[in-house]
Amino acid sequence: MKRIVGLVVFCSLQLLLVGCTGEEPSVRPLTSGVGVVAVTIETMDFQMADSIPSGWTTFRTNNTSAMTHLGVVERMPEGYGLREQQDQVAPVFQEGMNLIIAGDMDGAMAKFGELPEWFGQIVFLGGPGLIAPGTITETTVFLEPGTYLLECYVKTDGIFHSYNPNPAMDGMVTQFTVTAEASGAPEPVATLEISIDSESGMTVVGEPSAGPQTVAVHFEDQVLHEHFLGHDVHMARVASETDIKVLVAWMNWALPAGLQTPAPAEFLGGINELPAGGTGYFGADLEPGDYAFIAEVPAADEKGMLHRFTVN
Ligand SMILES: [Cu+2]
Repeated sequence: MKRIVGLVVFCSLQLLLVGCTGEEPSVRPLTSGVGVVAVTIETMDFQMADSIPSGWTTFRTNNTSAMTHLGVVERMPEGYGLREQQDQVAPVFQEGMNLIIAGDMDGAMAKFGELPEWFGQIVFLGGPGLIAPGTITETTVFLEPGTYLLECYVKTDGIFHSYNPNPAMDGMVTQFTVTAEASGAPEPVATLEISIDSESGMTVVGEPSAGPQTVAVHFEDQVLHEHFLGHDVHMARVASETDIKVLVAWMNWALPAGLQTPAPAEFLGGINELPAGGTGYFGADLEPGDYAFIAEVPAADEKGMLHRFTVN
């Protein structure tokens, strides 16, 4: 049993207005443009092509909304897609979350037991890590042909973005097809490497320095943590007002305050979970300052999955 789901709430007009900051975020292309898929987030939506070539694929995500989001790439089992996810999975997670918020953990676990059998066949294949408002990020993963979803399960007012309480509308999930045609995009060349596994946590090889970086993330293993998800790597700016304990706690969706809007730090991308043995990449345009790589798992600090660093 794994992943999440979520839902949408309607942004207030005020949120929509403050979402347009007018600032031009910097973007650093990982590749020449071959294999790059543009993703735009305006409110609680993903706007991208319905069909993309296979091979090394860079999601260049532009979050023009007023909220932090993420985008998990999910390869669906044969015959399943957005409709089934929205009808059979998203409501189960939301009802389970409602029970957690009400303090009924046993009820929540029983609810998650109602997930359909095919849910366990979804393969999580990375995708854009947490991304703050007004930010552009790049995340590169290798995709085989198939039917995929891109999903955000950040919460607002306790409701997953990928679950829409309006039965006539879908949540923050989109479906796309990866075709047999190969993009021919080359695998990115890393300037910084992170290995992550359940025993030793994150191991960073290389010294993060100012300027554009391409970070490779090697998933040495993959396990289900206490919140039924695997480990991944997100990057956040650590400002003077950032409370690291709050940040660590926030990375657990199963807590009422976990992944709840607003985010406790400025997230600059990363990569969601890949299967054991997988490697993916994300771009980082580092200015001098303090940062953290952190996994979206419970107690990331105790698991060695919080790595703080300073760029001079
Ligand atoms: Cu979202």
